[in-house]
Amino acid sequence: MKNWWKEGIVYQIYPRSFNDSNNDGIGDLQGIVEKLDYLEELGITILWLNPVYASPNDDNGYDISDYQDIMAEFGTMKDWEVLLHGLHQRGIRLIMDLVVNHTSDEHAWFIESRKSKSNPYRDYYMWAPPAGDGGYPNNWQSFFQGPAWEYDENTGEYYLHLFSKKQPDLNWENPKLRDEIYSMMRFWLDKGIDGFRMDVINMISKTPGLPSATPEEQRHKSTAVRHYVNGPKVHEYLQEMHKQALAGYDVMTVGECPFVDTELAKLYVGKDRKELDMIFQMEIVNIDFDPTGERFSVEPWKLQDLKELTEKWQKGLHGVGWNSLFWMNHDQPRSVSRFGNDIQYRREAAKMLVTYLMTLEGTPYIYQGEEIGMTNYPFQSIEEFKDIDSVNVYNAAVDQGKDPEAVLKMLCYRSRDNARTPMQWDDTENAGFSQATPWMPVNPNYKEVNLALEREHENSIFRYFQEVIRLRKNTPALVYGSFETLDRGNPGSFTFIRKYKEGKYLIMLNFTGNRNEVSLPKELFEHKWELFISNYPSVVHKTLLSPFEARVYRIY
Ligand code: TEU
Ligand code: CA
Repeated sequence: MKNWWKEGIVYQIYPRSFNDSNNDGIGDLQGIVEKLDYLEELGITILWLNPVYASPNDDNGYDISDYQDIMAEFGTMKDWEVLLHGLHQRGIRLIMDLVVNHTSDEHAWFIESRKSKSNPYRDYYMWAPPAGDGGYPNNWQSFFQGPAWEYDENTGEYYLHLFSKKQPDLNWENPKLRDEIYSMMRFWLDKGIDGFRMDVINMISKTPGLPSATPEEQRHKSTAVRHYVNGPKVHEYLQEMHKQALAGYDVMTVGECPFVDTELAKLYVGKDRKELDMIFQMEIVNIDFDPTGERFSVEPWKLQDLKELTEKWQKGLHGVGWNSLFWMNHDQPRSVSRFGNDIQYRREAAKMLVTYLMTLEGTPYIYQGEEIGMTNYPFQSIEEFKDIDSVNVYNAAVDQGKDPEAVLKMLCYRSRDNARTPMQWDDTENAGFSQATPWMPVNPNYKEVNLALEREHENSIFRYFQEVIRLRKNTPALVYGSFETLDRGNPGSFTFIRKYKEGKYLIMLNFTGNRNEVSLPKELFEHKWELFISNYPSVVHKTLLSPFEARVYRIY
């Protein structure tokens, strides 16, 4: 079935780093309002806003202290309403972040919960007594390093936190808690939002009894987490959420789901399951993880893996569910630095990468700054990192005796902070983001990498984004068509066919800085080829790709 969220193109805004309207160094809602015409001009149709709720910002808004209030630094509920109205006026829908695996420890529920074992809110969270030896209740590990349990003196028990100590996990076994969440969701839906991006939504159900991972399971991250990821009741809860909160609203949902393959994905997004519309699967962006599934060492990624994973997801969900397509988000390094080239071929690579997103089945997501080819930040010392995840990883590694320089080098490549430096609007002070010192430093390359320059540049990344977005919107085959890989063994390029009622499209993408010869079936050359888009001024030869070249042809 066709619908708006399948045909939509999402732009993700990390409000803290997008645009600062009142010059306190922090991006805000009015800052986004100032840029609404820009979003319309780019051509996107859906905006995903990272959390803007009240929060002490231990994890930049993913630690929420009040779900129904706006973070003071970002503005007021009135500002938020102005934003929603301005978006809708321009035909852009709004997707809000929903963070309900955990709250902040400063949320009223948790303040109550920790008061006593008999407090009415005690069961809103996951409390457990010390183990027999007085230690942690089990061996679960926090995604932000160290044990996932924190001892609370007051009642002599531990609470679970899969993320930071200031992000206690909610207890979804409790029906009262679930009702509160559904009614909070309806609060936002009734304000007129168009959907939710659900944070680590596949972690809300934990194995009853909270058993430890066995030594065998601990050998790989994907099995070490099995008692708190894709838990036994997760589908039951999502179906209930659908029924109690979402049904009856014309909205889209996308669940962030680490550790999910296509088989599991079908349970989350299967057409008739009434759970989620799509998920963010992590297999592609985890392509450079080490063999134990850990993200904090770096393995060079292989194009062959990217091709296989793309095919697996394209074919796996075709006709069954719906994909999401993304190279990055606020948790990932800059896509052009990681999957492309951020020096000699920065422009070509940024364009090639977005061509991939706009020519596959699924809903494409662009992260702020991708449309101007923003790059990773040249971090020099650990003091420059703000992200709790990066800082904790550094401290843990150094405690374990690892070489601080090596850890720093790894973080330069991997840190989430790479995505969180301010948006580069122009070449004025602080890249036009703010007149005050920004909360995160601006990338020193802002004089060469900024929107104002991009608009004028003859080889503009921004204009190419507009063009390829327009192509996507006008070409149902690129949204709904079938997928077939060609020249599978080619080590440097990725070529595929999308086929649908109105036609057949050939997409050719060179992922390297070398020329690449593509081998295509003879039969193709018997047809007329029409070039729809390309990131080079002219085609040298049909089967020869220049560095990071991207082309889309229609084949008649
Ligand atoms: O991320 C979930 C998640 O799995 C991350 O911890 C991931 O492992 C890490 O960012 C490296 O990629 C979500 C949010 O997107 C993230 O920003 C939050 O910090 C986290 O949940 C906790 O809410
Ligand atoms: Ca501000």
